[in-house]
Amino acid sequence: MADTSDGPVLVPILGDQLTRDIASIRGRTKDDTVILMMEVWDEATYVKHHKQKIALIFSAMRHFAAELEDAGWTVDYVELTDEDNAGSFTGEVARAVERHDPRAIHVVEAGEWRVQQAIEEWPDKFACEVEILPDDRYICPLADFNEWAEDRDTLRMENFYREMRKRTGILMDNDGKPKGGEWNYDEDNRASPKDEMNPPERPLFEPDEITRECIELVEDKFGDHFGNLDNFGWPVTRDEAEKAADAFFKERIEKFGKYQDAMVHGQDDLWHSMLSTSINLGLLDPLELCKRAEQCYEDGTAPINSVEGFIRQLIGWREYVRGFYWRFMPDLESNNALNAQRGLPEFYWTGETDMRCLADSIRSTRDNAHAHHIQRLMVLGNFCLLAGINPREVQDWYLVVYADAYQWVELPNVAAMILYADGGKLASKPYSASGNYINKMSNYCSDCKYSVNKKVEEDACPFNSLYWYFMDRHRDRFEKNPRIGRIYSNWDRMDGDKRQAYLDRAEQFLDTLIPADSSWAHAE
Ligand code: FAD
Ligand code: DLZ
Ligand code: SF4
Repeated sequence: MADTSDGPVLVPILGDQLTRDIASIRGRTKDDTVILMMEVWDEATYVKHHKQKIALIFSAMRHFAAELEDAGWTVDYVELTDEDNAGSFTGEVARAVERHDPRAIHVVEAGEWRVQQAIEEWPDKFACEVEILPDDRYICPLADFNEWAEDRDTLRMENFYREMRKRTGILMDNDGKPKGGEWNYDEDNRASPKDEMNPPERPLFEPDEITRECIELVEDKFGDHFGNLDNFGWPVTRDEAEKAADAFFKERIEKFGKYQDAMVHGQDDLWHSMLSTSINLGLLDPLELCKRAEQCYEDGTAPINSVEGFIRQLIGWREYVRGFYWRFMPDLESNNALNAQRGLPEFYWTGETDMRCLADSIRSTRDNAHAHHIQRLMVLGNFCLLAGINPREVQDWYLVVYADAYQWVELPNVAAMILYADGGKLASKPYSASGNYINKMSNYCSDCKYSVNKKVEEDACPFNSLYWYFMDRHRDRFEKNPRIGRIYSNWDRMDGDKRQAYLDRAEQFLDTLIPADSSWAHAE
């Protein structure tokens, strides 16, 4: 639409775009630009986010706005409690257009489908020119992902990851071969935890006045949301995020690889980086982090299995799930290939279960707005898969409870990786496991009320019977799967009574589950 204004360019910066290097700010001049940042009710309430997540995002937004202002930018910052808050991004942009009469709006595409749909309506809604710029903080542009995916029957992260290694040159020798000789050291990422495990503590950042105000705001307006704020120590500025990264590269990357899949009761961080919140907000650049990891290998301060494992998560999994999300949205949200219909158990919100692995993972989730990958995948996720929990309820839960949760990264991990709801587009087999796996990778089972070595008795680990209940239920689908199909010969070797006892025990256990009230995830 033609516009005659000679006003400034309006640059809306969304809550997960907190870097001066974002495409809509980069290259702009300060005297010709108004940066708009908006705390809006729609974003804070489309699910009832963990309290720490809202406090983190608002505090990081406010700090970033202050940083921009200090650097001489004009920032129009709308607080949630501003009297005229319009409640939505589009409503706030409309109000800002009234205030500033911009000649154009430059916005970087949203991370999430819901928000991007709204942004795509702006060219028709506003009289000025609207330019929607690609988000080049990601290493793989969406067009390149689609080109890579186009001719393939199956998408596999490993193939994508190798392409990304070649494209970035990260951890590559000059002759085009992977450094260390192998592409993937996954098998060296699975050491069982040992008694003497003693990981260094990660830095926690004392809330400053801005963060304290955000915490108060959250207690006041979102007091009934899941989680507690007592342990809030997330980095909220680039400086703090860099300190957190420094601590990881100095103290924890060495053992990151070895214990990547380990779980220890009460030890929430282990050797993980705890950087996902900062990366997703835009406070840290993933490619820079990969280069720093590679430098640790070059310097001899971290072994190849740690460095490769860390880099694989960032240029492999993170980029892969983002491409996957945009390729398969909006269908991905409603996929339910395994026809899972059971309600999410209430204990996912209360933590009240005798299953020690689940109770500890939920406790960490509630107290820290965080659980590490293998808890999310092989404890919390595995249970939902085996018990046949409805994907929509599981998606809501994961989106609510983690401080790093944005739908573009949460949904592929939940719908496709843990629940196989996409029918196997993302993963070649379901991540289903009995109690044996959890016992091997953790110290949970030794003090659990259930016995991991028992199969069908009342005090037998529920994962054991649920595992066969799941495999039996989906035999038609998985029997011919080369990666998992041979498990059925074990099932068939058991006598009929034993098989029936497994199925009965699973059903008896499932009957004890109390479904959660939907008000945990959504306002009434
Ligand atoms: P580290 O173990 O130190 O890993 C380094 C980085 O790699 C992470 O910071 C993250 O940026 C990236 N990464 C690792 N695994 C993945 C993955 N599977 N997908 C994408 N990036 C990955 N991560 C999120 O950022 N947001 C989510 O909403 C989210 N939901 C998840 C849901 C499920 C069911 C599962 C199985 C995983 C999910 N993850 C999500 C991925 C992963 O669990 C977290 O990124 C990780 O636990 C964050 O902690 P960390 O920074 O210490 O990670
Ligand atoms: C998650 C979130 C919340 C709780 N609140 C806001 C907000 O008030 N303003 C904002 O800009 N962003 C918020 N976010 C993050 C957005 O949901 C995020 O910007 C989208 O994921 C973009 O797609
Ligand atoms: Fe979890 Fe089963 Fe081990 Fe208990 S026995 S901690 S329920 S795996």
